Amino acid sequence: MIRAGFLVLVSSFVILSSTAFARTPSPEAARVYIISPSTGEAVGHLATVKFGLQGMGIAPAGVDKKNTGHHHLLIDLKGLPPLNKPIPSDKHHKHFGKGQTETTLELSPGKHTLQLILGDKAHLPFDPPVISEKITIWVR
Ligand SMILES: [Cu+2]
Repeated sequence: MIRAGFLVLVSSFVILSSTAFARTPSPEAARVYIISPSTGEAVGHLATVKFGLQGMGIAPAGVDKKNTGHHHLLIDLKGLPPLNKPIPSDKHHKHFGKGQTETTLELSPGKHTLQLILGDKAHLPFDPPVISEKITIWVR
């Protein structure tokens, strides 16, 4: 009896976790990239960052439209966020859920890294993930 109850608990957890975080497939040609600044560039403390996307479209968060997503900028993040969970929202992970394709950052002087990752309507990375190269910039 106890064992049966445990199995029900485990299987409902498996069902919940697989449906809650079902990642959206991305088209093969999808590519996200930072248009500007370029890697190694020196910028002022107010740095405008422009986001590029090929092979997919932009839609605001919450909008269910095939082959679309919204940008997330990873700032000074070591590694990547977990790819099977919604992208966090904090000073290292910025969401552009209105469908923005650029932003202006206020950064402290020195070295910073920037990287884009596209998220689906529920802020989940795609499968396979659509991630830009990581660039390094120098803030004056
Ligand atoms: Cu998001």
